Amino acid sequence: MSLGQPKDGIYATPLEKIVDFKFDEKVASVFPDMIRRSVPGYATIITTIGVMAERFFVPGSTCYDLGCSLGAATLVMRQRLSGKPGRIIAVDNSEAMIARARELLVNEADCLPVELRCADLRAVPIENASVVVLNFTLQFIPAADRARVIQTIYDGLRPGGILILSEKIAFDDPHKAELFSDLHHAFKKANGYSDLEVAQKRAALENVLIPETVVQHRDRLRSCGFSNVDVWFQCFNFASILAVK
Ligand code: GEK
Repeated sequence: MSLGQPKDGIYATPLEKIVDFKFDEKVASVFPDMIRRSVPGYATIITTIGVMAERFFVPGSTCYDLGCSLGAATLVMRQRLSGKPGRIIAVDNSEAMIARARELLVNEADCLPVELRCADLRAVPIENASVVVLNFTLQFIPAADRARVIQTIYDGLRPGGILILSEKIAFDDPHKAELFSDLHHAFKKANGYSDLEVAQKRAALENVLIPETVVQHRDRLRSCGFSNVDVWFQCFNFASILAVK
């Protein structure tokens, strides 16, 4: 993404009270730097979303990027699918994210048109889809609503269409959970975050980002009807699943 990338220092100084994490203007303004330094494999996942979109896109169909933030996945799909007939619908319920995405994703000739919507993804109908992306978004949806979201996506996909679901993941085995959490902490430190920043961000996300195990995701995807469900990427406690209808 061609952004001068301001550095994320949101949790760099001690805060009197840690409030729940919000995707507001402050976060949107540093988002590319924040996600690159916080999510192991993020750049690889974005590039590979483009590769998978190219493989599964059907001319005349729609790609969805749900919880698009600044539109990194939309941008890569648009590049890989350039010249083909179809469209991308990119949705986020953060006005700050959508306002910035609008500046970054100006429609260009020969590119798949992008329709940006500021909306709750739970209210967005999915129709005639060949590719749906939930890249680190489902984890922010209340657990009780997740099955309905996945079912809506399944129902709106064409046969052979795909859902790419990337998530921070939990582990039943407490040793594994601790190991991968420690390694994630080390990854963030290696990327220049201090212990204070890691600790304050973790507290801010505690009630907001609720991870589930790969087994929970796989069971839900299968019970909604997906036939092939494979983890195609994992680094520590971050994974991405390819689910085919
Ligand atoms: C990327 N996919 O760069 N409806 C719509 N959007 C939502 C909702 C909701 N109910 N809840 C949260 N969001 C992006 C990264 S970030 C992941 C996704 C992260 C949005 C929220 O506003 C935010 O922009 C996004 O989901 C999650 O590939 O920051 O860890």
